[in-house]
Amino acid sequence: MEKLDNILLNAKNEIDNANEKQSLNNVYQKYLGKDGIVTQELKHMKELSQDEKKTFGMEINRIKNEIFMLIKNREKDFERLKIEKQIESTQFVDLTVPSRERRGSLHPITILQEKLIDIFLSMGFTVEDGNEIETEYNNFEAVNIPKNHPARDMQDTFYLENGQVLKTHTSAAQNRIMRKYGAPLKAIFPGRCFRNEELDASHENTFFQIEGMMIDKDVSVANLIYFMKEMLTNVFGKEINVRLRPGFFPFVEPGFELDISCPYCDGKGCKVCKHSGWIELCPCGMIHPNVLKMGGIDPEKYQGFAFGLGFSRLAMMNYDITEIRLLNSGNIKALSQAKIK
Ligand code: FA5
Repeated sequence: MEKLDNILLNAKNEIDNANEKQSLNNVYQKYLGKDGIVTQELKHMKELSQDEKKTFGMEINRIKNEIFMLIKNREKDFERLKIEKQIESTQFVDLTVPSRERRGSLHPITILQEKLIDIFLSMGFTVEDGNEIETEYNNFEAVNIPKNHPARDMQDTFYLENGQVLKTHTSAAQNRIMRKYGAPLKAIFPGRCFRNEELDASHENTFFQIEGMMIDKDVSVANLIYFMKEMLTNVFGKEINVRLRPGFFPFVEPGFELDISCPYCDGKGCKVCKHSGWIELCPCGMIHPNVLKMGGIDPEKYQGFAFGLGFSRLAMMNYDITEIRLLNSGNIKALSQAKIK
């Protein structure tokens, strides 16, 4: 037994002193190899009595396992030391240093939305949120488009299995906002809209609108024209003329299509305005008395205007983007060519 203890002690020393793989391998062969010291001792077992065999067997197995484990642990030490050395010799990398590549920027839609919000905030409007998933009631009935009304066909709608819809226009939030604040009221609510459209360069299935509503005593078309001119002059950075043509939307009466004098040729005629000097921009009108009533506002006391500006198309115009689908594409290369002013 004493001999076995000494074998273990010597093996331990030699393992500790081994400082590379080859010398450790030599220690392994010396003790646990085919002709190794421990293996030789095991061979002597057959010369022992039954009782001695039992105690000696247990002890030699313990020593054999311990030497094996010590060698394995020392091997792991070598791996760890190797990695530590590599780390020490590698140059320090500071992951917080900004890349020399092009930095990210806000999306053209976000930039324009923030600009529009700033303009309306400065004119005393509040900014509200709309839901992307809406009830059929808010999207249609509450804006005077009853079930089976032909005006529903104007907006090819995505219906969900639970009967709700992906909002087809920002007007879907009108009722909720009227009920929340009552009159007087001045609010804008930008948001994403969805329609099952045939896609082309100016039609997307997912696009952005910004809705505006002003409700007060004695609000008229003059107020509508004033705020639209102010907003457009700020967006384009120059005086913009507007004109109204009749337009039908069940939630306004009278309803209009608002055109702007072409900001690119100042109304002289160019490719963008198809040589007419005018660009169709934004449907609007005086809020229909039924819509006010459904919003809990007395149309005998209050009037209001509303507009629904499609600002995906305004962004295209403003940033010289000729294909609407680029806006939702995530194509950074193409988007980075947008001429952000
Ligand atoms: C409406 O959505 C009305 N809710 C707007 C309104 C609000 C009128 C308040 C009166 C009072 P319209 O369907 O025309 O109207 O859409 C308004 C704008 O959204 C369009 O002028 C256009 O700029 C944009 N738009 C509509 N469909 C698409 C589309 N598929 N892709 C990109 N832009 C679109």
